[in-house]
Amino acid sequence: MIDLSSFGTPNGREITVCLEEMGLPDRVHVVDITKAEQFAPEFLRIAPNDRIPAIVDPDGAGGAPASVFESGAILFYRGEKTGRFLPGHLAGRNPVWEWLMWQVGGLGPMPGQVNACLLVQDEAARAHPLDRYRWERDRLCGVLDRRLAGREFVATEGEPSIADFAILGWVRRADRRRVDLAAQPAVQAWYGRMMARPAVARGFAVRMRYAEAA
Ligand SMILES: N[C@@H](CCC(=O)N[C@@H](CS)C(=O)NCC(=O)O)C(=O)O
Repeated sequence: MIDLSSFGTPNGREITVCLEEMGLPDRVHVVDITKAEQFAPEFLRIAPNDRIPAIVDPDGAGGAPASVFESGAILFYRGEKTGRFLPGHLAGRNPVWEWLMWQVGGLGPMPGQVNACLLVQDEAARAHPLDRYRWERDRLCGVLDRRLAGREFVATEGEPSIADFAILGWVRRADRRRVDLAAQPAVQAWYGRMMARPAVARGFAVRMRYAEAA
């Protein structure tokens, strides 16, 4: 049983989707980042960057419990451990590294900044950062659309990889993020394929807030 400390945000969803796809049982501990729970000493012990998600695997290396923080590191850890959704050979694995790093450094922080700017009520104050981050987010979405044209999955053939799990949460609810998915037909088709997977639906249904539905 893996202990997952997380919240119902795109970074949190990457891990519930991954664990469901791998068929791994987990116990979810809600870390409500709107109530500053990410700064609680017991969470900081496993997540020194005070950001969700983090896991504790009771059966880590050598059989001892192991904690992992950073969504990309957690996905790789699970991929390494299970041998699933991560090709075993370098030629297959390299694109997974590339697209996972691309997500962690880009299609995560950039839409995250757009969302933060949209919360600012003062339109004049937010205009410059909003333009800047929105331009970069839209550029990244264009990169993804070109990558997915004629492909089933982002980095692999035949079945998705952990890179698809990492990206998915950031494409979900595009309308709320004021992204027109219809303008990115390859992303839209990929998103439909991914969301039709029963394990993905289960991953998004895991409750990660105290009171509301996921
Ligand atoms: N690079 C980190 C980013 C994690 C991250 O930004 N998590 C957000 C929620 S999506 C968070 O914990 N925010 C808390 C805060 O801003 O204080 C990862 O990929 O795990």
